[in-house]
Amino acid sequence: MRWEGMTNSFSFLKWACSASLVTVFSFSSLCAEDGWKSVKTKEFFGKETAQERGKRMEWFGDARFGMFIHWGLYSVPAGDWKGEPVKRNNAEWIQSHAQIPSADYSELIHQFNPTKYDPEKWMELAAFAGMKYVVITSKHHEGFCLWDSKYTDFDVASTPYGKDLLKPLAEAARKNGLKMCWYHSILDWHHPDYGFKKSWRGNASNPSPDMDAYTGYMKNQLAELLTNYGDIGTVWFDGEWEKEAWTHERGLDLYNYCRSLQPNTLVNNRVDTGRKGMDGMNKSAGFAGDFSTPEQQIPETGFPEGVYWESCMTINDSWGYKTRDTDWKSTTTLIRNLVDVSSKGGNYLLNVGPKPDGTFPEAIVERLKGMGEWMRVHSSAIYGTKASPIGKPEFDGRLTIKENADGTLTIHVFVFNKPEGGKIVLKGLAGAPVGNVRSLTEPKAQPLSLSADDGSLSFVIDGELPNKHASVYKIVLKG
Ligand code: FHN
Repeated sequence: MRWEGMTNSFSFLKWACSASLVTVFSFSSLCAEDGWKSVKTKEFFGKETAQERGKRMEWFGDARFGMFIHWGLYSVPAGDWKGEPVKRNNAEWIQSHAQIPSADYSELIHQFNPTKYDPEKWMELAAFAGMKYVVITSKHHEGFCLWDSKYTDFDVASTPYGKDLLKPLAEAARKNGLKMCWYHSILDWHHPDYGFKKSWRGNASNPSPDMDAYTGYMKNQLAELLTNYGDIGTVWFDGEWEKEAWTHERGLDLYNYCRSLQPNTLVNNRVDTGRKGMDGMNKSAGFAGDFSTPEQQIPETGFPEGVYWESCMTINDSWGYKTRDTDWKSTTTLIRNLVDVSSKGGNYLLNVGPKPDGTFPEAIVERLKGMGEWMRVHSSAIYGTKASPIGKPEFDGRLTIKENADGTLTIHVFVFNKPEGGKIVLKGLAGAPVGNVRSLTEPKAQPLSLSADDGSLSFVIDGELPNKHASVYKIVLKG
């Protein structure tokens, strides 16, 4: 058994005496220096003007589409334990779902050896799919770290693979035009000082976990992640929900700490305790976080200008790789999700769960390539757009808008299925049409005539829709 990062030697002595232990422990960093204390944490939350915030959020608001990556020791069992499928979903939760004691679970560290890991290939595919940023689990709830941290030996350096997985990924991401972002779990099932015990957890035998010590450990690791890997687009916290362990005060402090290390990084709302639940929005103002995080769902409507949000979703049903989970969403569903999110002014963070050998499941590769083929023709209707000003149209489709330099407005009309008779009616759009309707899907096609009467715009689509996923038409309005 290894207790890492127990920087608070007093809690160790308290625990050792009370437990009257005879076992010899291998401590990797009993009293690692608390580098986090040297970071001058400034007040950032709520201190910037709307313009400053708008500037900092600009790339995020334009990006619309990112890759989420859930990868860790859980990728090895991939949803099975001792040869049996673990019934519940989310393979990255296997230690909890199968109640695996830390000593047994930690043995997985000797099996993690992604010999086929090729970050360049991963990021080329992400870029081809049209993704503009990548968020990887630097550390998920299991506590295992994908980089060689000074503050624990429960990390990739202790695996047969042995090398930092994050540095080459960050380099490949930037080379392919993506921003590098970190997912980091506040909740930690391995660390002895994380302040919430369950019988199967590593810290179960530590009768007095110390959240100050654990927060120091987490800050030390965030200093590594926000100092040694270049500019980081977002810090995606998770696991903030255990009220016995995490508080609003700690969340506010951690938000300011991250931005003290990188003032321009964006921190999600799961750094604090304001999130209402899986709808991802904050219950009220005053909670830290630059964007909200709906999970496995897309909000029914958009939000006022200046409210930033990102729906994170799986391609099958599990975040971590799960051999038996073949419930793959179709490429059409994935594209329409991206369109739906964009039409409401949000971002789509689409998850990949890599296999333990470092490759992506073939079903995911196929879908990301399909999305890329569609984005190659239609990305201008997604990137840098704003939410539909009239919500969802009456036909089966969506709208996005883009403000043009000449003061005109381009309306992108996404048609999923043609209405009866092919007539597309857009109600409530003010402004005088400029020219006719052009097809983004088939730029060489004859423009379609556009009718405008009593506040409605309409045009008729003859024949089959040119794209089975979503056909896109452009209308330019003046004024
Ligand atoms: O518990 C995690 C889960 O494993 C996964 O990481 C998702 C993705 O955002 N977040 C939490 C569940 O809400």
